[in-house]
Amino acid sequence: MTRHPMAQKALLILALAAAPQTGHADSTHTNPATPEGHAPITVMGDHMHKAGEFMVSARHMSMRMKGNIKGTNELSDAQVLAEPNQHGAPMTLRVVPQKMDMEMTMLGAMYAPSDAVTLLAMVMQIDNEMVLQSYQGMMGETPCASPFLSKSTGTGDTIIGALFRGGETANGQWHSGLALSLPTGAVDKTGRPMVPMGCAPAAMDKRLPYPMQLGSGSYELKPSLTYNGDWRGWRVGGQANATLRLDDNDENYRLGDKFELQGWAMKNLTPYASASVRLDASHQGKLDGQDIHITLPVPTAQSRSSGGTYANLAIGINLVGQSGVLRDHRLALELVWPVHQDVRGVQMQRQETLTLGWQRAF
Ligand SMILES: [Cu+2]
Repeated sequence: MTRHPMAQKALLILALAAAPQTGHADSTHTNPATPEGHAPITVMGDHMHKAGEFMVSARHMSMRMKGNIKGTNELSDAQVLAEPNQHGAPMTLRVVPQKMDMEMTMLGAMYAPSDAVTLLAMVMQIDNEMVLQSYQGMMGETPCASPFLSKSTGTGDTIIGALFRGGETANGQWHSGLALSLPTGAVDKTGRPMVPMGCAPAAMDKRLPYPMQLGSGSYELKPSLTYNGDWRGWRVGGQANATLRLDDNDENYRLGDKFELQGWAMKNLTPYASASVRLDASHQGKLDGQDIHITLPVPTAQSRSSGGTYANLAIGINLVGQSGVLRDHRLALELVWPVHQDVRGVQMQRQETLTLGWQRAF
């Protein structure tokens, strides 16, 4: 965690934001919001709003990947190079991803036309950066002198949807959600990889592998069911959600459907701060179809290398200003570690993800 420059910066911001607010409740207003009133910042559609309220939010998610796994096993570069290349020539892979950084900035808005319904919308900007090593020779036995960098950047997919108030339980309440993801993110990004033969940059732009594309290219339906409640002094919640790809994209494939279950518990530390722990488990199906322009001898360009089962453990902090100019400003941080990953084919291994978010309700 301390190795992570974003984490250090984020903790500093949180400390500054929290410092001036201790014990200044403003009795002339209605009760200020509680920090645990919202779920950990990575959870989407976790809360509803009262009639007439609206909220704006900004999140920055920073995800790291390093090395390669097949199923649950880490692979060396030599093991990756021995994998078959579905594009035929050469027969085995020649390019091995070393690490990848994915930076995602999400801007969101929520508005409640009534107590029963909260509308939401979200746009995102994505920056991907991957470092790869090419190998030349008959069997790919000779590494090129230096790795090369591959980048893609631009708008991601756009989400619009609504949350619907459900029922009350003895200690909490639940709501459902339905969102539509519009394919505004590109699926035809290109770059100039270093070709294994001769270790030189490609003469022409090539279509980048699937994980470097910015969207799914498909219209997606995103249903969800969320519970928030109180349990023995903890604020607890759970959510089931899915991402269902409704059509093949313009490049003749669709990513696998995704299903996720998660649960969290939050403990109030002070009137303005709460700490959280969260567990999630998800499954993504296999990619269906193939983009015939994605042909590099690299694991990420093999359509069989898609989907998997994942579990993550996360810890987080939620802060909400109680008075003065900081009142009702929320600032939150969540750090996520993979505890289980079992992938189809050969894929990059996920490392930690850090999400920093700001929210303000009016
Ligand atoms: Cu909100």
